[in-house]
Amino acid sequence: MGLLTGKNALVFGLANDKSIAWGITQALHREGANIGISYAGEMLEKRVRPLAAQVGADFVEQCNVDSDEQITAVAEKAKAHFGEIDVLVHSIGFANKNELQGNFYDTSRAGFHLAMDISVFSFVALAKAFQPMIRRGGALLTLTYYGSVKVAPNYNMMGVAKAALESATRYLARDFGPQGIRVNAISAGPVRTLAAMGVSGFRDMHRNFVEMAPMRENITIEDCGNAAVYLCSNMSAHVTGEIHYVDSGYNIMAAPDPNSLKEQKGE
Ligand code: NAD
Ligand code: 0WE
Repeated sequence: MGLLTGKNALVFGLANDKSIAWGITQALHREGANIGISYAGEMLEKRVRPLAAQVGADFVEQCNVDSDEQITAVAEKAKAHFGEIDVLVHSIGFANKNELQGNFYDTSRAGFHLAMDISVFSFVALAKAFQPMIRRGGALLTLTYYGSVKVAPNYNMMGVAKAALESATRYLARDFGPQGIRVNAISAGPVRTLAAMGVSGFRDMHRNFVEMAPMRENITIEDCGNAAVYLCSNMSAHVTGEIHYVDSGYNIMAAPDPNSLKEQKGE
């Protein structure tokens, strides 16, 4: 018997087999959850359908989270299909490319609004739309990044959005607590996904990460999946409003470890 046997899990933000959402989907499926999948737009359908088939998901619905109507529609369809939901995963983030470079003060009003809408408000809106059908003992989960807490050069507007997302996680945890529903976030280290590859300088970041992190290894989407199993199952009963780092320990360091350089030189 799996840790999520008999539970219904809905995952938002699957783009391809590199997506953090895919690592999470596979792990939830492995633990016995019935999977439902939602993706952003038509362009992704031919990628997402075969992945959904791999995990036996027969609920596969398009939902662009910039639209209240599409959020309401996917919630209604989920209600008709599953009846009740136990797990909702939000693995969505977006900012205009020009807001992810240069000076943060050059962020435009429209760019600020867009990033906050897609990366933060969408989690709140999904929480509201699904609240009536989430079972006691259920869990909501979102994905964040350390650029919310410390300055990651060029992450700019997304850092501000992630700070708001982490705060929203705590406020939602308060809202849902009395219903026995938990709300948490995974703060993942850099992963080579579609969203990350669209970023200049990401390769260097990925390499520098290994040097700084106590464990000297990059993280994988499987690591995120296993952390998601913990945060969405009874294994984390009474854990709510937390930002759970899956980052090889990167965030605990104040300075690069001189040993790391010696190791590289083979000393
Ligand atoms: P990804 O590109 O695979 O996933 C991002 C998803 O957001 C895509 O599926 C995309 O379709 C979806 N999306 C964007 N705009 C949308 C909209 N309007 N409506 C619905 N969906 C929309 O990349 P990923 O790295 O797996 O990103 C998933 C989450 O993980 C994001 O919140 C990201 O910020 C976070 N994260 C990523 C990393 C990393 O290094 N890759 C690290 C920490 C956190
Ligand atoms: O959250 C993210 C990715 C966020 C992201 C990426 C893109 C690229 C393409 C949001 N919107 C867009 N829009 C696009 O048009 N990460 C944690 C990965 C990431 O992105 C960075 C990073 C890291 C790490 C951007 C700059 C600096 C570091």
